[in-house]
Amino acid sequence: MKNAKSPALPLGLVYRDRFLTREQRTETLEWINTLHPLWEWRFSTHNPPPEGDKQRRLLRPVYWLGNWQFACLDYYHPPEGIEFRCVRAENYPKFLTQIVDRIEFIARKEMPKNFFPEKWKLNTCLINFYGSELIDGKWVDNARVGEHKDFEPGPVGSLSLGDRAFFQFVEGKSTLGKSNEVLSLWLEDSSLQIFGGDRFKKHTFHRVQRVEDRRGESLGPPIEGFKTRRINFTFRYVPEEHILPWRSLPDPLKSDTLEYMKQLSLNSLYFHKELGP
Ligand SMILES: O=C(O)CCC(=O)C(=O)O
Repeated sequence: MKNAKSPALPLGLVYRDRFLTREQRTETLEWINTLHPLWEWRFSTHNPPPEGDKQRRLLRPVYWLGNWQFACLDYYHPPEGIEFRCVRAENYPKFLTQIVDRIEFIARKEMPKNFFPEKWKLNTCLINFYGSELIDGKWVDNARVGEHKDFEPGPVGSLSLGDRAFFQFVEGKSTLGKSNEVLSLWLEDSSLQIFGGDRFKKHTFHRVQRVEDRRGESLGPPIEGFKTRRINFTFRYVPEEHILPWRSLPDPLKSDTLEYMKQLSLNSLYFHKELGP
């Protein structure tokens, strides 16, 4: 296992401990407290669970900036899954734009040119709230993400706040007695991770195995039945032509996401306008 602070990370992986200053951390957390995250369902009326799968709520509440990739629209997945996946969403607040500019600068400095698609810009942000869910009167630890790839082209930037997370790149399936782990690192509070290139975007999956429960810090806005102890921002690039206003979705997809839009519009002027009269 590589230590997160090791300077010798392979090409395509960047890690900066204490990337956020104390002031930036405070500002970010204050702003996060103004959000009203959604706790989405994976499937919908027009996108029912495939055979062998069942309807479920995501393990955690989320908020998206730049574009919202509703889980029931199946996320952005080029080359086939690009249409009607990304719904235009709020822009980054000013303080966050400055942070993202710095992440883009570091990515371009540390990674070769061929890792970047033309027009690459971290214009999309998924904010994940990790913690425990109250189920039948008991707190259940949901702070993890199973192995997956981020299909948005180019490097992905990831900011972590709160309890540290054990993050792994893996390949294939793990079999008895043989680990599929390629590289593991702890993502500390206020750290930045950037991963790019085929090795970390195409040839491996990534996952969050667990999140420590040590800081005792209460993070994020109140979410009914949920206690947040880590917040992660992943910044990605979606070509602008694939980001559409909600109103231009086909009717079935509009109806599948209408309740989410209504929920968002209760607290966001932006979504209120996007929803229309
Ligand atoms: O929380 C993290 O560090 C990773 C999140 C992630 O893998 C994702 O949002 O796709």
